[in-house]
Amino acid sequence: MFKRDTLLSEFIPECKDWVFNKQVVEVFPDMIQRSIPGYNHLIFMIGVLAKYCVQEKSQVYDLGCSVGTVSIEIQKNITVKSCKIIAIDNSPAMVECCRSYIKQHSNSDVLVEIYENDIRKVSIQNASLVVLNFTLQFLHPDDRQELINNIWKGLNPQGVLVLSEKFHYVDKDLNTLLTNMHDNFKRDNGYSDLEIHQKRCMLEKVMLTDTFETHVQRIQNSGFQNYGLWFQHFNFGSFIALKKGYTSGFF
Ligand code: GEK
Repeated sequence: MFKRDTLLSEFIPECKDWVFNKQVVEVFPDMIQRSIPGYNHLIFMIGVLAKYCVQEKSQVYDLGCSVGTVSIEIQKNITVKSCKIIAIDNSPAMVECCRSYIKQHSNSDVLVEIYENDIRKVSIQNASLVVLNFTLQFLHPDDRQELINNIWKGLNPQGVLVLSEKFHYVDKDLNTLLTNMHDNFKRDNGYSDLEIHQKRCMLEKVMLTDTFETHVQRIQNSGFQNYGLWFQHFNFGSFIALKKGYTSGFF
């Protein structure tokens, strides 16, 4: 179903903005695993978390679901009854692929509803778990706080947000070191310097990363009471945020 990512292996004379089109979808799982350090481990961690935090009769949101990897892992791990996963992406090609990929890999009764929509327009309701796995960075920075506020409002008490992102650092030396380590990770995974350079150029205007501090401020502003980094590999990391406290025995 999917191919190896060689999309940028030839020289492209004009650097265009990155889009999640059909060509990207065809190589997406290979691309994301070879580009995001710790991606597979994070998917596994989200599954483990889902086992503990998804509440009976609640909804789980996978925002920016791409081909549905997060939803499939969550679906596999849910043990409670009458809950539903809502997977949303605004790329028509991603959504089409997600529908067939989830159908192929679905191995439980937990319903997964897949919608083509902009996550800024979605109303979050009765949620016990919301996952933004490397999606927020593709939204305009001015829209990010409102989305996190909406997620907070739509989460049930004891609800959990997972927010994974690429970070940048104000300290130039640290930023360069971690960027170089990430480039090296990509080289080790078979990407050439040309592919790395062309991808960076295409993402420059569409993927605007925040600092760790900006994320913390945004999470605090929205009202989450307990939060922290639960994963980091080079300049990629993931926050876990609890709407209101931790109930022993629940997790
Ligand atoms: C994974 N979470 O495999 N509304 C909806 N979707 C959007 C929007 C938006 N406004 N902006 C971007 N997207 C996935 C990986 S990829 C990360 C997420 C990456 C979607 C976009 O179409 C793409 O599918 C996804 O967000 C980002 O864990 O490619 O680095």
